[in-house]
Amino acid sequence: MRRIWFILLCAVACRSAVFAQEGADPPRTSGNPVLPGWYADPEGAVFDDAYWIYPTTSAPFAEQTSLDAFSSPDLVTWTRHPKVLSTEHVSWIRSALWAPSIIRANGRYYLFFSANNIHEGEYGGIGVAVADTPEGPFRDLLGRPLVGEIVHGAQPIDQFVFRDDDGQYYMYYGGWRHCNAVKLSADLSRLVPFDDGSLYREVTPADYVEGPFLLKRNGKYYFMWSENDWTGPDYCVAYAIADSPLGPFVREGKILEQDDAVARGAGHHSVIKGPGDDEWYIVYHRRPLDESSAHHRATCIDRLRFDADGRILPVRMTFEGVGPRPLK
Ligand code: FUB
Repeated sequence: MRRIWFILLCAVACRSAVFAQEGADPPRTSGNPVLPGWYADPEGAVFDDAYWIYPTTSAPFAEQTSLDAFSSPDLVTWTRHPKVLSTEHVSWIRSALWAPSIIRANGRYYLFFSANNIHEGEYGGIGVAVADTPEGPFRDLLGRPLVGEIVHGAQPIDQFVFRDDDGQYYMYYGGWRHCNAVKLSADLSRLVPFDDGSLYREVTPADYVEGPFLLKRNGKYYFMWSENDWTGPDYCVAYAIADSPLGPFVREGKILEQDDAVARGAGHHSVIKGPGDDEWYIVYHRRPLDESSAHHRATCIDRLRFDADGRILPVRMTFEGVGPRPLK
């Protein structure tokens, strides 16, 4: 027994010594950026006792051939899981592997992605890969794109998958200023028609450019998206509130934009639900003030708050990030 206590004491002393040597206490906030290196279009998720972020590797298109994921027990410390998806497991990815969206369903994890930055007549678009654990490796579910064509003017990129309370899956996607909604089958392998027989419904709100996201809160559908050019300083996020997952999505206003004291080009976000009542975090990318390369985008987390009338308050971008919020 005494021996066990001695070992425990040594372990605690060693840990304190490491922090003392580094001259720092353990981090009290996540800091921003929250991930090391250039990562964009972050999709946040919570699976059991862990937070996850699945970002785009922000680099020239030809170098975007794999995705890393990051996990955290508390939003403050993050562990990198390299190459959860890559050309090794999805043969048709050539480049421009963008904007992962993850959902747990049927006891598995489905990672939707877009690849190849396709234009009319080109091969690629939105695909789906599946794994038994959130860290993958994810394998191609279909062996081909799920959406490989341009419909209603929307480039097949920037998908986001949402499960409504009745169990119906919806996918929102689209670049080039057009957003489509589709319904997905329960096994997430195909599109299913709407009541009128169509497979694609355009739901584009005013000023929409790309990066759709949807969350349901108190029975309302909060639809959000990015505006302006992702390479520029005025990239930003706006939102609408609707009574249905298919809108209409009437633009309410901006919730995230550049701040001359913090960063520029803030956009392509997602939202994580914290453990408290009505506790929300926005995960997004932004460009540091001293960077000008389009690809130098860093993933950050800040609080997302609602007012008493259910409107989203403008996000205050910070360098501190967020405090520890363990899930267990
Ligand atoms: O990261 C590649 C592309 O840049 C995304 O698909 C767009 O939304 C923009 O963030």
